[in-house]
Amino acid sequence: MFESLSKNLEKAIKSLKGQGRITEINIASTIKEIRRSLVQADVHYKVAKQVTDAIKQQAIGTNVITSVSPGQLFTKLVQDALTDLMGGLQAEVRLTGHPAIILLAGLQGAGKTTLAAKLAHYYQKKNKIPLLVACDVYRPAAADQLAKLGAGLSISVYTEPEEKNPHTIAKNAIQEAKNKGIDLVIIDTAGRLSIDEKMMQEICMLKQALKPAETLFVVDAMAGQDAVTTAQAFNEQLNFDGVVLTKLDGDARGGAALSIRSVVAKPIKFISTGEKMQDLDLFHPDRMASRILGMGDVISFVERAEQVYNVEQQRKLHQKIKSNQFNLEDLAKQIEQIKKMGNLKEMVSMLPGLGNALQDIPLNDDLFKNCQVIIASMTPKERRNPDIIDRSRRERIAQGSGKTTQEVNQLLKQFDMIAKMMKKVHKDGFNMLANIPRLLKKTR
Ligand SMILES: Nc1nc2c(ncn2[C@@H]2O[C@H](COP(=O)(O)OP(=O)(O)O)[C@@H](O)[C@H]2O)c(=O)[nH]1
Ligand SMILES: [Mg+2]
Repeated sequence: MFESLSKNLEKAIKSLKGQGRITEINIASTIKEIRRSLVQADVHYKVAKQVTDAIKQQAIGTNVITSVSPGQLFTKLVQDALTDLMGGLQAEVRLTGHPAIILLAGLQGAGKTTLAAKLAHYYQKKNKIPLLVACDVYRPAAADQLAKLGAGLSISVYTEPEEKNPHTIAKNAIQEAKNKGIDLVIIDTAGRLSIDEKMMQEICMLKQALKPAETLFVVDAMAGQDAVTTAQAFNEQLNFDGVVLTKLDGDARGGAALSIRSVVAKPIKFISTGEKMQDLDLFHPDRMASRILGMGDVISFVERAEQVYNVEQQRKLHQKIKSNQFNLEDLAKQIEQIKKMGNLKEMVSMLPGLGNALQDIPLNDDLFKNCQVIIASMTPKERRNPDIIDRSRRERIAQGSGKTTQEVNQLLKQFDMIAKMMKKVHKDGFNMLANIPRLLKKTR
């Protein structure tokens, strides 16, 4: 996420390293570089100037604390300035009403339908009973898309293929929700390729009629300043409650995330970082600022991990590691769990320092595919006692999995390292996840 912005900011701040203290003269070029980095990331130049002026004021006004180097101090100042720019505190998502209603708005392709399903999945895990409602009446495929996503998650989807009035569909869906004791209704709507009077009227009418707890404007972060302009246009008419930025896993430069709040005066509430249903996080300005500055976001990482790891599994795993019983069966289970956590590249980038270190490795589920097919070709006995896998067994496993003996050897070597490392860090269950990609790199 925002790789080049991160790199440029880090470079700008690095130039202060070795300076004994902050003076107006020695920060001048750093400030200029920071401003340039922001503008390059598609932040509006006025916003960029505001931010860097604030940083400069702060820097000069800060009494030099001897234990903090100018580089460290500056990192902190930039982090605070970016956090403020993005709204400071995390904005609340208020799900009031019975059922609570979330209405999604945005242009076509922004990611509304995908988001509807992701939100349903997100709140289902928080013990809500969601209902997805297909109100995109212009594209028949849209209702099918939603139905498919809902089926994959075992979440009910309300559709009325014959009905052409989105208000009628929504009203009927809400009635059904009431009858069935459903507590969250998520309404997916139609978007157009560009801002359009009719679309705007329709979505405004829906908002007025349904009085949703949350009206969320969904926008593709890759659109940069255009995303900000579109948000402004929607907000003027619709007065939405919050923004959801999608496709932050793509090559978005950061402009939308950094400027939307200050330009539109509405908070970003969620961010979407991939096509998997898990790739959705609440938006925390401070965590985002920390990621932008290359410091990772361990808290969000742990939150994702907590969604797939339950306490009982954790306890069993720790027990096994402690008693040297971690085996290939466990490794296969771990891989499944990691995959469930979501977009691997995004997950890794949440861990401080790891994102850069793994830049040249294609981080996707394929990375684990070899491991999985090789383990699948082993007998249960072999999986539980990797020590018995001798040369002839290795050859058989290679043949069975369609891999080379070398690849089988490599997997066993990786397993060995992972098992050792896990023993070392077993007190902290999540460190293990953090280290797996690094180990995979080492043994390549
Ligand atoms: N990479 C990536 N793709 C996404 C994300 N959100 C949605 N998409 C994809 O973007 C395309 C359009 O999404 P869709 O939900 O149909 O947009 P809608 O027209 O607003 O309903 C689909 O191919 C989605 O899979 C995201 O966060 N990351
Ligand atoms: Mg759609």
